[in-house]
Amino acid sequence: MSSAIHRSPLPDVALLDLDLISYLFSNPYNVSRDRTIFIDAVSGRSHTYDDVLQRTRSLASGLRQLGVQTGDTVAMMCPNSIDYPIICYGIIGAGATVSPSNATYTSEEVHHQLQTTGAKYLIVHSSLAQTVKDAVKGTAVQKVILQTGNDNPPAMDGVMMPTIEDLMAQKPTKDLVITPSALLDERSAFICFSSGTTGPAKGVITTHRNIVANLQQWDAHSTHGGAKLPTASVAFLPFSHIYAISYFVCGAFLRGMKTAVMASFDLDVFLNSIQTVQPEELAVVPPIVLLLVKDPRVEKYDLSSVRTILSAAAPLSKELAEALEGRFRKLYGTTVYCHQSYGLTETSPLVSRVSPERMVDKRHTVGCITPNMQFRFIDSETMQDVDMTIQDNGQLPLAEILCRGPNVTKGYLGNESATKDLFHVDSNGDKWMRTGDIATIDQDGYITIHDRIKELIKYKGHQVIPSELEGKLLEHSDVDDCGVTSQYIEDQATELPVAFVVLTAEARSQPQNAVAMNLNQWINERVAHHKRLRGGIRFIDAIPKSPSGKILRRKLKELVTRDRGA
Ligand code: 4UU
Repeated sequence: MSSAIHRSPLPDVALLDLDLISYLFSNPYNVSRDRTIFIDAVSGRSHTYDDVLQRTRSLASGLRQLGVQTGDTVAMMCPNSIDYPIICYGIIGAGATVSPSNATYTSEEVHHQLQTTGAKYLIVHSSLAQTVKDAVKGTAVQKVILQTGNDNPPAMDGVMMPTIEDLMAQKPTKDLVITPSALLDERSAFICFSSGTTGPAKGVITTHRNIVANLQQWDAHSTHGGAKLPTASVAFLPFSHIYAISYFVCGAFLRGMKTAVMASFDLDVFLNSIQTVQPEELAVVPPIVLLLVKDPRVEKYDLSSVRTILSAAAPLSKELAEALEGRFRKLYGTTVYCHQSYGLTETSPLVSRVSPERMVDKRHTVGCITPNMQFRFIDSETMQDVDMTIQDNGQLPLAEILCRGPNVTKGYLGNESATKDLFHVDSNGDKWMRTGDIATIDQDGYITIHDRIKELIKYKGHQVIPSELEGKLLEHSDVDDCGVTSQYIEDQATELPVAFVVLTAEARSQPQNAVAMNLNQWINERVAHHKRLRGGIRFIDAIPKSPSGKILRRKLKELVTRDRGA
C-alpha cells in the first residue's frame, strides 16, 4: 500500500546519533562563545553562549551532588527567564528528564503532573512556591529547589530547599551525563503534558532522539533552497510548551539566536524588544497576529527587521495573515510573509511548515511534510486510507492525518491504554500516530488543516482539555451533568471554552445569573487562567450523549453555532 504513504517533498536529513546535550554543545553552527544569546527583555541581564555552557556544567554538577541520578525526573515550575534554558540543560546534563509545568497552573494541576511523572525533585520560582507547597503533598518529591525572585517563599515541611543560584555557583566538577546511542530511543529529555486525542492531560515522552531529530528537521526544512536561519528572536511563548522548548529553549542556543526573553506577554515590551534585538522572524500564535494588526502601539516602534512571521499551535486565517502583511507593507514598504507551521507535543513538535521557496504561493497552508516524516490519511470512522487526489468536482478530499517519523513520541508515560489509542497499526504492522486533525493535501504536497476531531480546545495556542473542565464542574453541588466544547471568536483569533450545564433541581430554582457566577468562580479557583470558561456557561436540559454514554461533542458544537446564528 505504498501509494497511501505521503512523503516530504524535501530530501531526508542525515540524522545524528546524539543525545540533546551532546548535540547542542557540539556547536554545529560555530556560534561565537562571547555571543549574547539570552537577554532579559526588561532588565537587560544577559547570558553569552559561554555563560550558558559554564552554568549548565555547574548546575548539572550541583544537581548530581544533591542526589539527582540518571533517569530521574525533575519537575520545573518557573516563568520564562534567561536562566530557564540553563535549568533545562542542567537537568538533562545531570542525566535526568525535565518535566515543565505551565507557570500559571494551580496546585491541583501541578499535583496531577507530579503524580504522573513521579518526579523526585521540583525546581520552582519563589513567586510560585505557595502554589507548589500544596502540590507536592502526597507525591514523590523529596527536594524542592528554589529559583530566587523577590519573594519570601513559604516553609515546606520535610523538604530541603537549596537555591538554583547556589547550585549554579558550584564548581563544574563532573562531566555532563551523556546518553549513549543505545538509549537515545529510551531516555526522555522532556515530559510535557497533552491530552492527545482524548481524555485527561498525559505526560508525553519526548526522547533524546525525538527532540534532536526534530531540531535537525526544522533546520533542514527552514534552510531548504539556501535560506538563512534567523539570527535573533523575541520569546514570550511559555517555555513549558513544546513550541517554545523547540524554538527558544533549544533552538535559540543551538542556532546562536540573540533572544530577548519575556517573563510574560506585554505588547510594549515585545515591540521594544523587536526594535532592540532586530529579529528576522517572529514566532507567535494567532491572537498575537491579531494584536499586531490592530494595536496602534505597533507604529511607535521600529519593526523593520522582521521578514517572516511564523504562527503555530492554532489555526490562523488567511485574512488575518494578509492584514498583518499589509500593515508591514504600509509601515516599512517591506514584504513580510506571515505563514504557519503545524505540529503537536507528541511530534516534538514540527510536522509541517512552509518551505522558504514556497512562501509566496503556499504561505496560507500549514506547509508541507517536514523531512524524514511520512503521512497517511484515513477516514477516522472506518480507519481506511483515503485517496487524497483531487476529485472531479475540483475538491480536495478531507481526512485525518496519521504520521510517523523519528520525532514521534513512543507514547504517554505510564499509560499503556492511551498510548495504544494514540497509534494505528496498519496491515503491514507499521505504527502510525493519530493526530486528530482533519486536513487536505494539494498536488504539491501542501497541507491545510480544516478541523480537529479530537476533544482538545486551543485557547490562544494553549491546550484546554474539555474532560478536565467537566470533571471540575461535576464536583460542584449545583451540577447534575455537563459537557464542554468551544466557540471560535474571530475578533479574538481564538477558540473559547464553553460549558453546557444541566443543573440540579434545586439550582434550577435559583437566579441563573448567580448560579453561573458561582460556577465561574468555582472553575477560576481550580484551573489555570487560560482554561477559564471565557465562552460562557449555558444551561441545558440534557447533555447529548451516545447510547454508550459518551458526550456527543459534535452536537454540543452545533448548539454553540446554532445559538450564535440565532
Ligand atoms: C491549526 O500546539 C502545539 C505545537 C505547535 C507547534 C509549534 C512549533 C507546531 C509546529 C512548530 O513548528 O502542540 P499541542 O500539542 O499543544 O497542540 C497540537 C494541536 C494540533 O493537533 C492541532 O490541532 O494544535 C493544533 N495546531 C494547529 N491547528 C497546531 N498547529 C496548528 C496550525 N493550524 N498551524
